[in-house]
Amino acid sequence: MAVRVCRRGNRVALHMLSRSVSHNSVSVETLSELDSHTHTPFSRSAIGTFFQERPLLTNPFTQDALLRAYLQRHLPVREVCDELLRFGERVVCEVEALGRRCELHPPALQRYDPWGRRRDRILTCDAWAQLRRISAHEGLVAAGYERSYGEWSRVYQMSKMYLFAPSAGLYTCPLAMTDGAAKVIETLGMPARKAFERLTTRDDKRFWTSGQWMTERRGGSDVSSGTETVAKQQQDGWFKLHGFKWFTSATDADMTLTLARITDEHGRTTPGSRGLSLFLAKVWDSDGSSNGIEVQRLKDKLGTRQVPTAELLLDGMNARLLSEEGRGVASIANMLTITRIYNTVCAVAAMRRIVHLSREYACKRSVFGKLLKDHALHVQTLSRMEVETRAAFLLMMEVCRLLGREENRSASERETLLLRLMTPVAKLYTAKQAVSVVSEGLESFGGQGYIEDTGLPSMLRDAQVLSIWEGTTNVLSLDVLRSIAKSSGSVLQAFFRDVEERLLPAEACPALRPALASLRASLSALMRFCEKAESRPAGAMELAARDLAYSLARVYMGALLVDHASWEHATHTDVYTALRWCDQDLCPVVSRDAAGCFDPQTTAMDSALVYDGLKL
Ligand code: UCC
Repeated sequence: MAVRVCRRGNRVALHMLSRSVSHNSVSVETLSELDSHTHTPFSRSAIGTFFQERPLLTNPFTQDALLRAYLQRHLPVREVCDELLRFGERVVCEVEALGRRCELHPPALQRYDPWGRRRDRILTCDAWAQLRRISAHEGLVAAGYERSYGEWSRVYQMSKMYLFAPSAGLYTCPLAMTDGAAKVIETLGMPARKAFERLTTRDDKRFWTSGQWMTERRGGSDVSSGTETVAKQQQDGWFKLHGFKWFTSATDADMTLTLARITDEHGRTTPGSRGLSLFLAKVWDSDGSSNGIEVQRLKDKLGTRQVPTAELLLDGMNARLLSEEGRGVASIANMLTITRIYNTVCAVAAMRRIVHLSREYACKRSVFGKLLKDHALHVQTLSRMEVETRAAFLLMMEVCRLLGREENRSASERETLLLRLMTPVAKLYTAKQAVSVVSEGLESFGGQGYIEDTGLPSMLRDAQVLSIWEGTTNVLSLDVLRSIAKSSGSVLQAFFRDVEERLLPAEACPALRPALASLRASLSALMRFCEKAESRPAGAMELAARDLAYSLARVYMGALLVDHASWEHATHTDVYTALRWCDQDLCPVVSRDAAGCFDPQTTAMDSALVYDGLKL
């Protein structure tokens, strides 16, 4: 008995032992039943013979039904399809391993050389350098400026970025800022043409990446009053910058855009936004030494460990003025638009990747006698993740489409307004969705989702940054209010008209009626809420800002899903997605308003609740 138990491994052995204790014998039937499950005798009883197959990554383009359908509908160009197919293969065969190596070999700071000289070198691994070369060759930034597909160029570029992002070890971070810097230079009328050419080249030997140094110790959100860096003009017209940048991402970049306050002849500066100007500086000189910069330390972050992020002392950094004096924030806002769109692309790509892996795993993981894919509750969970991902995907593509049209000078006034409104909405909403969907996705692997060397936990860590950098959820909600105020409500009018028009074709599709009804009811309620905005007590709109942004996101995503499902080649799954999306509360700002959440006295109650029990 003891010998047989040993041959069958731990779980069986314990089972047998408990039977033998309770019955003092083991029936013959039980032993032969066990034999029938054990084809190979255990040679190493502690390990056993079962090993779970891991989830496999396969070509993310061929696996993505919605991406392919979207392109078939809007950009049905054979060359684009072939290119994405080829690139999807490269992502699986090459980029995936490089991204993983960047996670395992994070950057390091070499502050001194062996002989004690201050060096401040940021050392990154070979894989990071290889991702840079691939990014240049593949034109991941360049494609946005070559404009080979006219107004669809951004859709094309971001489709590639979307395939690249979840494998690329956060190389999307320097690319986002590089693209943003190119956008700023182009918008300002090419004051730095040579830098622009380097940022947008496909030649990896000439390719430059850019940083975006905005955050100082006093503030990453409140840039206008938090920026202490000063710029002193030199005789040759250049400036020397002195200050402390608290959070600079991808600090190994070749150049950077940064904000500083120009001093007058008495050393005085202008406070607030009006005192800030935008500068361009090279980060490293040709011999590898820094341009008047001391790297204080690299940040120890929850995620994005692949990316060097540093605290920098600017001690006379040579820089040239890029914007008009005092127009720094307005000028760098163009960069923020681009990096917020990248953030959206990376968020949706992270969702798509985890859904892709989860559903693949469900086809090979067997529990309780059948594959996970045959457990209805498990599939329902994956289906909910898929609905979130599809809604987010269409919003992402719409913002990219609007950007492409604006850059191609084919955007209508309404589209320009929508781009301004929906950029922060898309960024804030998809970032939250990504954290939630990736977290749910980890759970779909059970305990393995929590095991570091599966590569899965880093996906959650990296998703968490998406709602923090480039403006937190609340800062972006306030940016939504800023866009409404600055346009005197025109962005909202554009929104309402656009949604109404998108819903019209769905009237011919009976299956979509429940979604249509829900969207129309939400849209009317949202309009009524916005009409009353001016008569609300002071502070009420600030309290409503996050729920308003969520409502704009959900209604717009619903309209895009319905629009997609009314397309002549739409499938049943497209209709089903629209129905499921519209099941939820599409307009939380209205339901919360009805519950009194924005009444002035709630602030006192919120405060009492939050600080209940705090001893100071
Ligand atoms: O740097 C960071 C990490 C880098 C890593 C990047 C990687 C990205 C990778 C993504 C994918 C993987 S994190 C830095 C995070 N910090 C922020 O994002 C800043 C957050 N704060 C804001 O966004 C604020 O709202 C500010 C700084 C923009 C607000 O400043 P002000 O001075 O209070 O703003 P004002 O006075 O309202 O606006 C000044 C001007 C106005 O134009 P004018 O003067 O013509 O009226 C505004 O209309 O700027 C204009 N403006 C905008 N324009 C302000 N915001 C915008 C906007 N979003 N779009 C267009």
